[in-house]
Amino acid sequence: MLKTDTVNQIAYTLFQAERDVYEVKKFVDEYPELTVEVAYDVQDQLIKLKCDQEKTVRIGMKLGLTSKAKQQMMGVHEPSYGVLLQNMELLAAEPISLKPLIHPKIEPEIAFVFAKDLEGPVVTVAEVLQATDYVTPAMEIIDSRYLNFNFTLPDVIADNSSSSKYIMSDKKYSIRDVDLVKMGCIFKQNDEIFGTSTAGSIMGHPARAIAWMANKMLARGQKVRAGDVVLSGALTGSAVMQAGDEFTVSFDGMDELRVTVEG
Ligand code: OOG
Ligand code: MG
Repeated sequence: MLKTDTVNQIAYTLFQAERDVYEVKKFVDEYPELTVEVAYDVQDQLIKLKCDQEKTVRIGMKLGLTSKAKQQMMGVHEPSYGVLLQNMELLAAEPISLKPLIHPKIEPEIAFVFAKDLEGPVVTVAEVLQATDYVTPAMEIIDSRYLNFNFTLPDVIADNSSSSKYIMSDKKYSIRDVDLVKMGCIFKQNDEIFGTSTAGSIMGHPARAIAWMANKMLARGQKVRAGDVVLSGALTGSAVMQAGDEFTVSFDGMDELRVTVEG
């Protein structure tokens, strides 16, 4: 077992790396005791620090590494999750500044917004769908605090699953009006297709990924709550962001979502 001191120290190291915009070495080499469970303890501590120091609050959750495309790209073959904070949300039409970021990438996701808590005792796909208020297109800007974006599963969990910023459309779509298995996704960088996918690339159905996370959270005494935003995890690989870039995501049956990077 890693001592509480070490958990707090790893959390603080990651907090500083993000705040002061530098990379750190991954932790598993130095601390082989950093298991997935302990890594979620580090993440909890990191979130406490960020809420306190950045005067922000939790507004939802994000999934990571839920598609084969992302698992293969990162060489990590199991999903993870992290916490979304209010200060991570970008407003529509706000160009993204790369200055406060280390080596950001962007990826297309589906955002779920919940009308009810996910209570369990075992959260099912049916419960996720019943509790969903609406879904909408989103993009996540991820920014690992690790050297060369290189990590193992416990490392990335400790680092709040590389979360940095996200943007979601202000349109609301009922899950009755979209097909969350077959819905196509086109992700473009500067009008060229970067990747294509379908909603079902997220563990067969994005609600399955959310049920997986909700059950892990219940085991840790936490839950997805009414009002929460939950990001599905990326449907395609992620794109490196450069000054002046424009990215769009379009899903079948939904309006396109667009962001630009400050030039
Ligand atoms: C880990 C976070 C993955 C996603 O959508 O798959 C993630 C990473 O790739 O750095 O956010
Ligand atoms: Mg993501």
